[in-house]
Amino acid sequence: TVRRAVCPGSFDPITNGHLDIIERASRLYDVVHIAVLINKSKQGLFTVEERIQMIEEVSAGYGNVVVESHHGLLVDYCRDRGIPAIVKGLRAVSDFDYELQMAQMNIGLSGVETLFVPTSPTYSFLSSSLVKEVAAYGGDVSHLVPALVHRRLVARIAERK
Ligand code: COD
Repeated sequence: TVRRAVCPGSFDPITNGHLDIIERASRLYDVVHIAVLINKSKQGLFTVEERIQMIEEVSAGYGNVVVESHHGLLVDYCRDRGIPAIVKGLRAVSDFDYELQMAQMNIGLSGVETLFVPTSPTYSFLSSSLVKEVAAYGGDVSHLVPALVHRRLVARIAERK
């Protein structure tokens, strides 16, 4: 049987921190699904289609990553595809409370397990929102996101000005 896991998130845009978790998950599972969750109340810098395209381009080399969007509950995405495990990165204790709450809710809703991977120390401070904020004020974030994401980020910020 094919062993599957999902790495869920907003990925607006994907960072080196996300990619580190995806790469490590791709070594542990046969197929890793990246689920880009659609949050109607959050207007992103990138459209869901743009985020998916960037993730596909930067994860193609792993060979076992599937990228999809999903509207609704993560556990429903998992049920529809026979995915028994959610893989999440844990950056710091500040992530822990909320991640524990979601993990407990998700297992209670549907029996889906959550596995936490400790973030690489190099990326423990990294989030999509900080990357966007620093880039918007002209700071250099080229070491924090893949090169093609950096190009699109700089271009998108220039368009918005
Ligand atoms: N290092 C390691 N891991 C990282 C880093 C980093 N620097 N940055 C992010 N990550 C990992 C974390 O595990 C994080 O959870 C994940 O990547 C995604 O990060 P983001 O910022 O792109 O996404 P979030 O935090 O907005 O994602 C939240 C979800 C979309 C997963 C959550 O809201 C959800 O499951 N929504 C679907 C609706 C649902 O089922 N709700 C009920 C939940 S109980």
